[in-house]
Amino acid sequence: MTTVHERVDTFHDNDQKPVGYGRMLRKEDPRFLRGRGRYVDDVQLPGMLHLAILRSPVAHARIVSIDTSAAEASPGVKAVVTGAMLAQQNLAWMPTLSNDVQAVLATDKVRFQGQEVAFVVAEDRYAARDALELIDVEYDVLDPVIDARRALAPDAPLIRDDLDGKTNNHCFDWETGDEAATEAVFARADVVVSQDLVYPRVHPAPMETCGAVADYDAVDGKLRLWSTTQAPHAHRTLYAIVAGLPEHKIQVISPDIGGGFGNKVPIYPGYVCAIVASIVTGKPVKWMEDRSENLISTGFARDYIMRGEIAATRDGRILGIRTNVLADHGAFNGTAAPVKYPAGFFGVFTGSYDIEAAYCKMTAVYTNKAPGGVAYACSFRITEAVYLVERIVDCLADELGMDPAELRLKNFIQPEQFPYTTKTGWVYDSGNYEPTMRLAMEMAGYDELRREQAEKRARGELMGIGIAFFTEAVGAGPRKDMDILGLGMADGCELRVHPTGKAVVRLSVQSQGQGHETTFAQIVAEEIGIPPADIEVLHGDTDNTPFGLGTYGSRSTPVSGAAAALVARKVRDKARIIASGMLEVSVADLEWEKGAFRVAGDPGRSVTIQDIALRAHGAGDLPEGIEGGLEAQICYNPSNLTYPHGAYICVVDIDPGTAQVTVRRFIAVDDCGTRINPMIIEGQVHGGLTDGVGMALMEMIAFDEDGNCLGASLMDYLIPTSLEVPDWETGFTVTPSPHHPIGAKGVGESATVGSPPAIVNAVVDALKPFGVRHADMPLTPSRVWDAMRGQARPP
Ligand code: MCN
Ligand code: CUN
Repeated sequence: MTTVHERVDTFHDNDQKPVGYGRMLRKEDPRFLRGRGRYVDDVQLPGMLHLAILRSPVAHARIVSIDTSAAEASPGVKAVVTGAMLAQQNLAWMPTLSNDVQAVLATDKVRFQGQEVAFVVAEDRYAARDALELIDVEYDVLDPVIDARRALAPDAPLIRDDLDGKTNNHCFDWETGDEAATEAVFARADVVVSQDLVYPRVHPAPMETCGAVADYDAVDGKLRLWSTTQAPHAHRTLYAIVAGLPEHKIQVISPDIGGGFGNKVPIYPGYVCAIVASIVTGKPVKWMEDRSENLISTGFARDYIMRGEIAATRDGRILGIRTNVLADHGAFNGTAAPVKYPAGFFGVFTGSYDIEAAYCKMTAVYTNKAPGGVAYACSFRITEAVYLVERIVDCLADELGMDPAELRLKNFIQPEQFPYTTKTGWVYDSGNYEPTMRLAMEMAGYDELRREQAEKRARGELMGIGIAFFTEAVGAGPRKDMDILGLGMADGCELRVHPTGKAVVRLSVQSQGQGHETTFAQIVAEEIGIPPADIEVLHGDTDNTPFGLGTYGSRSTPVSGAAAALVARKVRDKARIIASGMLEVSVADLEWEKGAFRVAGDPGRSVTIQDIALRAHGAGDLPEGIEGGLEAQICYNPSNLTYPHGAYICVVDIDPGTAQVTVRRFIAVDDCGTRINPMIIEGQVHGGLTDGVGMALMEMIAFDEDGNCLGASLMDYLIPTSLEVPDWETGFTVTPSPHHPIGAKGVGESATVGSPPAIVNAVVDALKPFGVRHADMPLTPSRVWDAMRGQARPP
């Protein structure tokens, strides 16, 4: 079923690009390259005020008193607001995306370092920041819970005493799979391997931090909010519910966004503070975080402490996988995941293998750290799931003395088994794993690499080869199974073709850098034959786009991409009827050829889509029952997720003197079904692989025992640059999704999901001569050094 075909032309002059899929330069880039992007911080409104937030310096404390008088008297200050004041309006707490509540401004206690305590509104940013220093807060410092492993200890201090009847730090329990069946396969297995793994807390750290400009007009009662959000429609409805305003009185505008990576899915207290400030002052108010605020207070990612167990026969047939997870959700459960999936899509932890039984038991706890959890290109926690399965498969290979590529090839789900229902109930739509794996091995020169490694080992040099194979589940809904706070995960889309044959497509998803203005124009172009240059993509403004759930979990192509293709087909169907009138033949006699309808058997007689658009709006008669205009709208509810897959191979060298890891080569073969724009896909993969190097080798949000965040600046929280990454070697196979109208699957998170285990597997492989079987991320020189000396430091 795998076919590899692609139009490889690169159109340097996009006007020459006739229609459809293929490499095409991005329509948004002339704007970005000239510095003409328009971000939230570029919004300047007459009389605009500036808001700054006072944050807690400690992780856990009771607020004894707050004195704002000096701040109020500070030059340029217009208002100082505390939690107590918000409480009078019943606005001190807000709902989170996970049916928990979170303090907008702390009233009773602070529960993590960096939590919002008060805000100042002033004439400029500097006056607002200066006045923060004058607010006097008296804290009664409490013991913090920093290590999730201690959260449920009987003597652990209670963090969420705001919740009725709560007596401990338990957040939720979740399980999936069949415990007894898994027990049974483990009991009869020849080999059982188990391994403790930590996927540390990391942060998406987008280039643009979070922020908002709120402008409430007291006369017409309309709130305009420019905000850094990946989900403008969902945010608008939540504001409507909280504020008791109808949606049409709230306009959420998400303009150009400088990277989201899941960091811009949650609703943050800062957005709500900006809205309150605009209502209180009667003026537009801007709030923009600085880098430290972003790193310490906004949605982190991961923080899963996992035990993985794998059972197999002596000859390497995997029978079962079992895992126990302790999930650290921070002080408030602000995870952005579909309601029925508190652990996101972690349930796909059985990976790409045809096994007999699986079971997962998870406990989530509250700790005195910032909330978050689902972010950083994670496909709703598939990062954690793939890391778990791909690490323990490598541990098993080690135990069996088997090559890790051979072990994977031996256990793959076979092409004829799709659609394949996993032992935890996920229905993988399509896949053909072996060709993808073989292509990666061929590109890497796998056998040759193993020979090189053997020679180097004999000389005492440390070289490692790591493999990871992943299957993701992206494109949430369907709406019957998936919703965010009751909002079903389906996407609207509208297409209007104007009289001159130019078109506008309106999306409910919102790009943060993924190139939607280009690829969605290409999808529509492929279906109706109007060149992409003539198709304008509108998104990110709730007043001008249809309702839909937004961009995350790589759902834009699987859901809105399908909507765009189907809405274009709907327009094409109408165009066919109009064409039949123009050509005076029945619709059955018309053949569609990109951009025109021709009379079958008489190719000289045809009308282009542009001719039809003019007729649709023009003076002549239209066929019986056909209204004027050429436009359509739909709401697409996906029947299933799409399941992209990929094979990654990483080659590392380790300096035995300094324990520094160098990623020498990285081969990534991705299969995302039908490829719309291969250049954009490559960009997505390059970015994700770079993130993977960061997570595997450098990045970690750590805390000291008092709960001080040790990664609060980019001096401490290291992110990779071009110096730390190799020239990526990418390849692809194409296994279309059978249920998606154009066969496309998502790709935006694949590389972040697949690369960390490949890199860790490579490092552990390099360290085999030292008897190392596992070491936790980030594999910094000191951690690698410790591993070489047989000492593991607590992560
Ligand atoms: N694409 C394609 N052919 C396919 C699949 C995708 O050409 N078969 C193109 C799409 O048309 C789109 C891009 O690749 O232009 C990514 O598509 P998709 O996989 O649908 O992902 P989304 O557009 O929904 O993007 C979300 C995803 C997520 S969840 C995170 S996190 C992440 C990621 O995208 N954040 C990003 N990549 C990012 N890239 C940038 N530059 N900035 C971010 O914030
Ligand atoms: Cu998990 S990060 Mo993306 O789904 O926005």
